[in-house]
Amino acid sequence: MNKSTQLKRLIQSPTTDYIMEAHNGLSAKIVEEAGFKGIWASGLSISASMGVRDNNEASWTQVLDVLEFMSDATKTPILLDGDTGYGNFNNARRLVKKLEQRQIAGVCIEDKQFPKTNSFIKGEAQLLAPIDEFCGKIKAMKDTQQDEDFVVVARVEAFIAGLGLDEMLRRAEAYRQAGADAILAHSKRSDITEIESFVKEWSGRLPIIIVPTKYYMTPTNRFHELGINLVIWANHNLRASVNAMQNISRKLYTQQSLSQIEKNVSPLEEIFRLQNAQELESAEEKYLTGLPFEEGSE
Ligand code: SPV
Ligand code: MG
Repeated sequence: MNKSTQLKRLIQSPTTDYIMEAHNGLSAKIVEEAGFKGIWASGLSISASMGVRDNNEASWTQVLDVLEFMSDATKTPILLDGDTGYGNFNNARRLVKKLEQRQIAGVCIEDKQFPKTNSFIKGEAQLLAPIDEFCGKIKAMKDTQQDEDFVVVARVEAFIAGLGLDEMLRRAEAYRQAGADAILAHSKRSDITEIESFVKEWSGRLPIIIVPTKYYMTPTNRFHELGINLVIWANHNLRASVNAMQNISRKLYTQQSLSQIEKNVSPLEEIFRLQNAQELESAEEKYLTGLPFEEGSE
């Protein structure tokens, strides 16, 4: 089954499924090996790992380059956090074309203005996109996709912007009618009340995706009870690795010795395994023939 079909089924299945953030080829592979059935290519994590802000400072083609490595390293479907689509409908539909060429399974766009800012930074100061304009963007993306299962998720930022449930519902319904495959309902509250209110009124018109970064104390059982289709663990590989890298850098800076370090880092063999070094050795045996003999060899 191709990657888009896998992602579409994951989102449409009535069970609550989970996907995990990755931000490069290596982390994508790690997510896949952990058993996740989908990978969230997080805008926050990709930009942070490049050392820039989550404000479209990395160009969309730089993001595409990262995605290409992620897609090559894995078989698991990738859902791109496509921010606002990097411009108007025309930029967004060209993005779809380029994503499909790289076997990216789907893209999520949010109803903010380009250049975007992360939803957890002054969310209420962020201007949302006009509804009609965002609907045109969704339509253009859906009309462009070649694979009928390529997924376009509409992320509604009305709660983030402090506009409340009515605006949330108005926007989600408009995006549904424009052709979105699922609604990502985002909230920056530390409890799930906003999401609950939306889910109840929405009553299953399209699958719902959530990102519980801020309401991390909500038991996952509650997501199941509400019938949430997909949950995104949105940035936890980035945050785990920042923590690990800060610790190891500080320790090495002060200790100036590897003796207490080696046992705390992945063995080199594990890195080679993740890179699939073995495959190259086998390929060399098969293909690397006819090299000049070294003197003294047979
Ligand atoms: C991301 O992972 O970049 C997201 C989710 O968009 S959030 O940071 O929660 O807005
Ligand atoms: Mg993002």
